[in-house]
This record gives sequence, structure tokens and C-alpha cells, in this order.
Amino acid sequence: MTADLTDFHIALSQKSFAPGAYAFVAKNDGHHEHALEIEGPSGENRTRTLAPGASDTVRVTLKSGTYEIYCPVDGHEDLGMKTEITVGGAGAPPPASPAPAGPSDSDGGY
Ligand SMILES: [Cu+2]
Repeated sequence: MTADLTDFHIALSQKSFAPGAYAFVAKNDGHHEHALEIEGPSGENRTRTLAPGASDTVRVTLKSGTYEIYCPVDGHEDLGMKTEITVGGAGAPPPASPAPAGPSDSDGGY
């Protein structure tokens, strides 16, 4: 799970989760200091404040519900550095199923 922090946006590699323990790796790809805070049913967890180019990991055990993910640095949340994730429930994607194995088009190929 990665979170890309830029000026001023948070891009998550994933937005639907099953309940469980996760490590969010936050990388600051912007030109300002940023951090990542995860707030929801498990409380608040955050990375340290990251200088441009720095990264940090925040470990959190997600419970069912909605979490707000944002940058706690001065006013960045209002500039757009916030998003939401859904844990469990209807927001979770169905388990991936392999593509159906159709009949082969190959006839030996002459
Ligand atoms: Cu920020």
C-alpha cells in the first residue's frame, strides 16, 4: 500500500480494504513538507512530517468503516490533500477471479 504525496494531492495505490493490518508507505514527491494521517475507527495514526523526497511508513490495523486520509501539515487538507478509504462492507472489491479459459484459437499454426 503506497501513498504518493504531491503539492497538493494524495494518490493511494488502493482505496478499498478488507479489515486487517496494513503498512502505508507515504512518499513525499512534492516541493513542500507533507505527512500522512489516517483517521477513523482505529483512531489516528500518522507518519512523521516528511521533507521533499522523504518517505515514512505508518502501520495501522483497519476496522470496518470509513477512514479519512489527509495531510496534517498547515492547511494542506483544504488545498486538496484528503481522501477516503472504505474498509469492509460494500466498498470492498470482490476477490479477483482468473479470466475464464476460453477455447484456444490455435490449430497448430501452419
Ligand atoms: Cu501536505
